[in-house]
Amino acid sequence: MWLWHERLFRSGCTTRTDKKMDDLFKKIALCVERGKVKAESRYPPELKGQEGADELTKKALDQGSQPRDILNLGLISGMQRVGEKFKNNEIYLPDVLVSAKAMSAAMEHLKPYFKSGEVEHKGQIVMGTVAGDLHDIGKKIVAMFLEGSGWEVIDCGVDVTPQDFILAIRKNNPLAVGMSALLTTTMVNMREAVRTIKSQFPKVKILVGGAPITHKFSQSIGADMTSDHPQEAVEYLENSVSKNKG
Ligand code: B12
Repeated sequence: MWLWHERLFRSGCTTRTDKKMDDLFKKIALCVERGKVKAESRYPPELKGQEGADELTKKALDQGSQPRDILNLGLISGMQRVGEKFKNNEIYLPDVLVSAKAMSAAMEHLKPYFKSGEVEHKGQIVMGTVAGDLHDIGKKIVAMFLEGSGWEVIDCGVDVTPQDFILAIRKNNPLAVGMSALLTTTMVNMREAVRTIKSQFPKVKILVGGAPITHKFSQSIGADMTSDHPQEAVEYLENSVSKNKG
């Protein structure tokens, strides 16, 4: 966690935090890791009666923690542990589901902070997780960052087919499309979605992301950018898309 903190601090994605806040972030990370949603949740038995990700996230906000720090040092850090344990067969699918539930409950508190106060949006972005893929936590985080920077996000949800993307583009006329894929088996569907969109809307920029997506893969399928950090998606849109508007 400390290396992760230092990396985020150096990249400007988080602030220096004090010991009390760090302890709270560690507790939030543990709640995501163990799938402790709320104080009243019976699962996991060893955390019975203790506050969950829901209450602790609210507490961290009330105590003045930065929403981005709670997200990076608490929630994402906890979910990374879940990923490692799932990979090593230390936990199973139902455990991952309760972790996702804890993460989503906490994210509800953070959402308003990422929503922009600006009245006029910078433009629209259509977002979705590609066909066959039901993972949506990363996509929702990217959407929160974009909304927080003044973009209007049209979220098409999960399991979005190339045709669904096309319909959403026709309906909304966005400047860019953001796609997420978490499975190596659904990365191929990302290729098809990019090809279909570019053939009909060559000017629409396509941003892709998700744990297995590399720069090399992104380039090979004709996407315009990829990053594993949502802030870089925001910067890309600021630098390339909004300047070329109109
Ligand atoms: C949570 C989770 C689930 C939850 C999803 C809940 C939800 N609502 O999303 C549930 C339990 C449903 C699930 C199901 C499955 N899962 Co799963 N899951 C995970 C887990 C543990 C965490 C994913 C996550 O949310 N990470 C946290 C977020 C914040 O990270 P992220 O999505 O990568 O997003 C960040 C960046 O990538 C980037 N980003 C993301 N999208 C975008 C988009 C753009 C435009 C940009 C710029 C950036 C960007 O920004 C985000 C923030 O930093 C991963 C392990 C892992 N390490 O990824 C496995 C993992 C992805 N799952 C896996 C598997 C195998 C499955 C199942 C097939 C299991 C099964 N046997 O049924 C099913 C598939 C269901 C389906 N059809 O999609 C494997 C995939 C392996 C592979 N080679 O493909 C993984 C890697 C676990 C593993 N190590 O084996 N899973």
